[in-house]
This record gives sequence, structure tokens and C-alpha cells, in this order.
Amino acid sequence: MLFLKTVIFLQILCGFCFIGLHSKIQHDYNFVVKEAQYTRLCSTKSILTVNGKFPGPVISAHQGDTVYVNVYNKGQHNITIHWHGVKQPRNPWTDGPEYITQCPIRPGEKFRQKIIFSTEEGTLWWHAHSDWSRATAHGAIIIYPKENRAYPFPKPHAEVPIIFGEWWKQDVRKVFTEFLTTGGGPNNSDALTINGQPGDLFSCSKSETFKFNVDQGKTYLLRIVNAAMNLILFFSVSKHNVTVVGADGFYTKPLTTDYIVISPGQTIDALLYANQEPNHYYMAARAYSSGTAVPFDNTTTTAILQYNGNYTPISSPPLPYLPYYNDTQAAFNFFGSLRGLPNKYPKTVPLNVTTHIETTISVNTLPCPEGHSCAGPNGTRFAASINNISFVAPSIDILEAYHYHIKRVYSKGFPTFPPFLFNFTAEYLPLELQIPKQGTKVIVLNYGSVVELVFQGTNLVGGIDHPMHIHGFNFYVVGFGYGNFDKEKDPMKYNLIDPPLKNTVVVPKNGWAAIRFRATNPGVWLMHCHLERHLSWGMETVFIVKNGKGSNETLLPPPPDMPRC
Ligand SMILES: *[C@@H]1O[C@H](CO)[C@@H](O)[C@H](O)[C@H]1NC(C)=O
Ligand SMILES: *[C@@H]1O[C@H](CO)[C@@H](O)[C@H](O)[C@H]1NC(C)=O
Ligand SMILES: *[C@@H]1O[C@H](CO)[C@@H](O)[C@H](O)[C@H]1NC(C)=O
Ligand SMILES: *[C@@H]1O[C@H](CO)[C@@H](O)[C@H](O)[C@H]1NC(C)=O
Ligand SMILES: *[C@@H]1O[C@H](CO)[C@@H](O)[C@H](O)[C@H]1NC(C)=O
Ligand SMILES: *[C@@H]1O[C@H](CO)[C@@H](O)[C@H](O)[C@H]1NC(C)=O
Ligand SMILES: *[C@@H]1O[C@H](CO)[C@@H](O)[C@H](O)[C@H]1NC(C)=O
Ligand SMILES: *[C@@H]1O[C@H](CO)[C@@H](O)[C@H](O)[C@H]1NC(C)=O
Ligand SMILES: *[C@@H]1O[C@H](CO)[C@@H](O)[C@H](O)[C@H]1NC(C)=O
Ligand SMILES: *[C@@H]1O[C@H](CO)[C@@H](O)[C@H](O)[C@H]1NC(C)=O
Ligand SMILES: [Cu+2]
Repeated sequence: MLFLKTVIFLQILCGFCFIGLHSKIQHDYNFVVKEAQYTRLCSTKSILTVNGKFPGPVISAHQGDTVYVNVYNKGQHNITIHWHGVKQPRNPWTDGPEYITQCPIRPGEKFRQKIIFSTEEGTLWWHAHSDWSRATAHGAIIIYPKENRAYPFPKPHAEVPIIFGEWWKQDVRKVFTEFLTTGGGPNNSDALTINGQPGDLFSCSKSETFKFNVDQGKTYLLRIVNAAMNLILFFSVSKHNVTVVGADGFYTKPLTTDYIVISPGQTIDALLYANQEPNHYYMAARAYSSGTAVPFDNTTTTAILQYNGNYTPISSPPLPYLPYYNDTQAAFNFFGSLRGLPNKYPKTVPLNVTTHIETTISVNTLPCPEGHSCAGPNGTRFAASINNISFVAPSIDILEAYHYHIKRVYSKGFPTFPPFLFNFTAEYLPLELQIPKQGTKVIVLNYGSVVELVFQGTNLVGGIDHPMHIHGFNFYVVGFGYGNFDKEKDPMKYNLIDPPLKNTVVVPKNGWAAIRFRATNPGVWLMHCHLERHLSWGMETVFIVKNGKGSNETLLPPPPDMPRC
């Protein structure tokens, strides 16, 4: 079954060799989902893992490859796995979101998932897409250029994944069920992690702190993934700049910067030049959190960049500069500086928009059920919505309902414009606007439609940034701004020349973001906020893209082993 195409000898000089010295490009992976014991923050607990690893195994491929992953659920709970940022042309069947494109893989069952890579190149990631299991069930996907093709930047000497996560001392499953039961916000995590380690600012994790060894004068490629559940993060390396060369699995124009910002769902490829005096330097990440009175894990996670050589390392290295927690300007200066690399593929920003969609994205409240007490604002329950509809997951997945014409699973007619116009970003908003409708509605798109989608953040309950992610597509981020989107003035300022191609866009607090894409991928595709609590509260909807006319423009048939409901 193991088909070895090439063997790449990666010269990773780290203490904890993450990719491994003999990492190979293979086209068949086995993912065994199971519990494993892990000790962090001085206590041991059982976590859900893939193959016993946290973070999980790396999938490596070349651009355009097709890979199969045999997922065996040897855990105690339902699970699904998603390949984040992989478009999966015509094949939503193995995309992964629970009750959207498949029923969960039950304990004891297996599912062979096909991953069809197409234009993606760089770093992406995979993660569980059911309840909150993605907290520990996630890993990097590395897509190398096609054989004999080069990176659009000097070849790095070595590369290393930098995967951010969040660690709870408690069982994450308990955190998940507790906040959904009480209606309040979820408990904060107790630590952020880099490659599974909180770092040496936490007294019991000093010795396991992630360390990355470098030679002075050489260049390294950091493959950065934010797998945290609820936190956008600032990251930087003490005394070093990094040069961003890719984001969300597409190359970007080189951007040299002393810090980066990365939301859950996003990935960044960045070059690090080891051009400083041999010593130990901190790499650090902590939250960017703009919500007023929204509690968050404000700890700092660290890893160490260690130069090789004979020297006495500094005993307490300084922490790098990181913007302040609520520095929205710093966050959007970074996002606004990213530029696509238009010459890599014949890809162009669509100019002739056929379908305009505008959606509000809001945090909401629902009344507390009779006889209960709820922990949300003023005794309510938290919810979240898109165009005032808080999504309710069906009990049969939408893709099968669509394909087999099963009625009453979902309905069409999701509003493509805010149902009620008000000053979305006003400081004070009437409380009655806060309560959303609930439903399972989808947006139907014709094959080939050219979509412009404007996400409009609102200040209902409280404004905050939302990292919006779409499955099955990459999109150009053509503009963003603060306040209410102005459809006359704002499009004049769009970047239609070299906007970045992304799968996750951060919509600024009390602001908007505009994206464009061509709906040339038939199937059922989820769109959602990648802050896990907002997703759990209903900030999601589904696109159904109809088949086109050509034989290569229709949904592929389902695999024989689709999990059953
Ligand atoms: C959440 O935090 C509260 C308050 O600190 C605590 O009582 C509760 O046990 C925590 N729940 C979980 C699941 O950790
Ligand atoms: C980082 O970049 C800034 C501006 O791009 C520059 O001023 C600074 O000297 C650079 N620092 C290092 C350590 O290269
Ligand atoms: C983090 O938040 C806690 C509780 O609000 C506060 O006491 C502490 O000073 C904060 N830590 C930092 C580093 O800001
Ligand atoms: C950021 O927080 C500080 C105090 O924590 C506050 O003084 C400041 O106004 C906040 N800035 C923004 C942009 O909200
Ligand atoms: C734009 O699209 C519309 C609808 O598909 C079409 O009628 C029109 O000719 C197109 N215009 C251009 C300039 O391509
Ligand atoms: C909307 O609310 C914002 C924030 O309070 C305010 O600055 C702006 O003037 C309001 N816009 C309109 C059109 O009332
Ligand atoms: C959402 O819908 C509910 C129910 O119709 C309504 O009461 C509420 O005002 C609406 N809110 C917004 C922001 O449209
Ligand atoms: C809670 O109730 C107070 C008083 O009615 C109101 O001013 C406030 O806006 C409410 N907050 C939320 C989030 O509903
Ligand atoms: C389908 O095939 C036609 C004709 O070969 C081609 O023009 C089109 O780009 C193809 N579409 C996709 C989605 O590959
Ligand atoms: C697991 O998935 C099956 C199939 O959809 C479903 O019937 C069952 O309720 C799920 N179990 C849990 C605990 O959600
Ligand atoms: Cu959100």
C-alpha cells in the first residue's frame, strides 16, 4: 500500500526532529485516532491524538498530488478530519466537516479519505472537524513544488513547522460541553503552545521547550500554523526579522517584518535568516484580542532559536517585541501588507462579478430556556450568526441530502443581504436586535458564478475580529476597512492587482472585509468563523455550488465507504 515516490532528506538540525530526518513523500497515510497520555503544566491527562502524536503527523506532498488517508477511529467518540485549505476539486465527499459533507466516523469505524491537491503550494494543515477535538487532533500539511520546480525564493537550508496550539489542564471535552450547557463563554486555555510545548516561562515545561538549532549565515523556512482554538496570535523572534513568502498555501511577495499576526485557520511560510551573533534567542507568541471585556488566555508561549557553535549562551534571553494585546492597528498593518504573487500561475482577480453577497457576522444572545439559569450576558445564552441566522447542524449531512434528494434536512434561501439595515458598528445597539433566528439554510450558487462577498462585522453584544474561512475555495482579499461597508466608495479602493489568495480572512472588529472567488468547484462547502466558540454558537453557513455543463464540472461520485448516520 505504501507508494514511495521520492525520499527527501531534510536537514533539520533540531533537538526534537519534527519532520524526521528521512521524511518521505508518500501517497497513503494511516491515521489512527486514539487517546494518549500527555503531561503538560505539571499534570498528566489523556488527549485525543492521531497516531499518539501531539501535534499529529505531517502530510507531505508535491503540488498537484493526490493522497489517501485511512482514518481509523480507535477512540471513544465520533470524529471527522478536514484538510484545511485544500480545495478538493469536485470532491467534497472527503472534505470532513461533520454533518456538512459527511456523517461522523463512529468509534471502531474507518474512512479512506482522498485529498486532491491542485494549485495549493506551501503550508496548510489538517484538523478534526467535530466538536472541539481539533484542539489536539491536528497537524501540518506541507506541499512542495512539483519535482524539478523551485521555490520562488532562495532554497532554505532547512525547514521547521511552528504549530501554535492551546492547552487546557482540564479535558477539552468538558470545557466544550460545559460552555454549551451553561450558555456562557468557554473557560480560557491555561497555556498556548509551540509544537505542543508551552515553553520555559512555565515552570514545569522548561526542559521540553521546543528548540530549533541553526547555523549562523544560513536561511531557514518556518512553516507556521495557527491551530489555536480561539486566539489570533502575534509571533516574533527576538533580534530577528522574518520574511513572509507564503500564506494559506500560496506564495506572496516577500514581506520583511519584525512580527507576524496569524488567526486560527491561517498558515504562513516565512524565511528566517540566522544573521545574528551565535546565542539563544526567544521565539514567542501571545494573543491579539480586541474584544472589550472578552476574557482570553493572556499567557506567552516560547521556543528557543539556538545557534550552533562554541559560546556561552545568555542566561536569561530577552523576550522579543510583540504588539500589545488589543493593537488592532498592528494586526491590520500586517494583514494589509500581504500581497499575492500573481505571476506564479495564470490566476487573475475576477473583475466581472455576477453575484454580490453581503453578510453581517454577529455575536448574539438567545433567551435562557424556562427553568434554567444561563451564564451568558444578563442571564442569556451566547449565540452567533451570519445575516441573523444562527446555524443549526442537521442530523444527516447536507451533502448526502443534496446528492440523494433527501427532504427537510436543509432549506435554500439563506439571505444574501443583511435582512435588517442599521448602523452595524454603532456603540449602542438596541437589545432586541441581538436575538437571531435559528435554522439550517444554504446559499445556492450556479457553477461559474463570480462571487463578491462582503463580511460586515457588527457591534451586537460586542465587536471582535472574526477569522472567516471557506472550504473548497481560495479567495482574493480585495479590501477591508472599519465601520460600515460603503458600496459606492469602498470598492474604489479595492486591490484588484495583487491581493493575497487566502482561505481565511480576518474581518476587523467593527469593520468589513471583501473577497472574490469563482464558483468553479461543484459541491457542498462550509463557510464559518474559525474562532471555535463562534462556530459552536452558530457562525456558519453552507454554499451549494451546482454542477456545470462540462463533464469535468460535476460532482465526483461518493466513495464506497462513506460513514453512515
Ligand atoms: C471552568 O472554570 C470555572 C471557574 O474557574 C471552574 O469552576 C470550572 O470547573 C471550569 N470548568 C472546566 C471544564 O474546566
Ligand atoms: C528588521 O527590519 C527593519 C525594517 O525592515 C530594519 O530596520 C531592521 O534593521 C531589521 N532588523 C534586523 C535584525 O534585521
Ligand atoms: C493576564 O490576565 C490576568 C487576569 O486578568 C492579569 O492578572 C494578568 O496581569 C495578565 N497578564 C498579563 C501578562 O497581562
Ligand atoms: C487597549 O487596552 C488598553 C488598556 O488595557 C486601553 O487603555 C486602550 O484604550 C485599548 N486600546 C484599544 C485600541 O482598544
Ligand atoms: C460579465 O458577466 C455578465 C453575466 O455573465 C455578462 O453578460 C457580461 O457580458 C460580462 N461582461 C464582461 C465584460 O465579461
Ligand atoms: C455609526 O456608529 C459609529 C460608532 O458609534 C459612529 O461613529 C457613526 O457616525 C455612526 N454612523 C451613522 C451613519 O450613524
Ligand atoms: C434577527 O431576527 C429576529 C427574529 O426575527 C429579530 O427579532 C431581530 O431583530 C433580528 N436581528 C437583526 C440584527 O436583524
Ligand atoms: C445587559 O443589560 C443591561 C441593562 O438592561 C444593558 O444595558 C446591557 O446592554 C445588557 N448587555 C447585554 C450584552 O445584553
Ligand atoms: C473543463 O474542461 C474545459 C475544456 O477542456 C476547460 O476549459 C475547463 O477549464 C475545465 N474545467 C475545470 C474546472 O477543470
Ligand atoms: C455519532 O454519530 C452517529 C451518526 O451520525 C450519531 O447517530 C450519534 O448520535 C453520534 N454520537 C454522538 C455522541 O454524538
Ligand atoms: Cu467569530
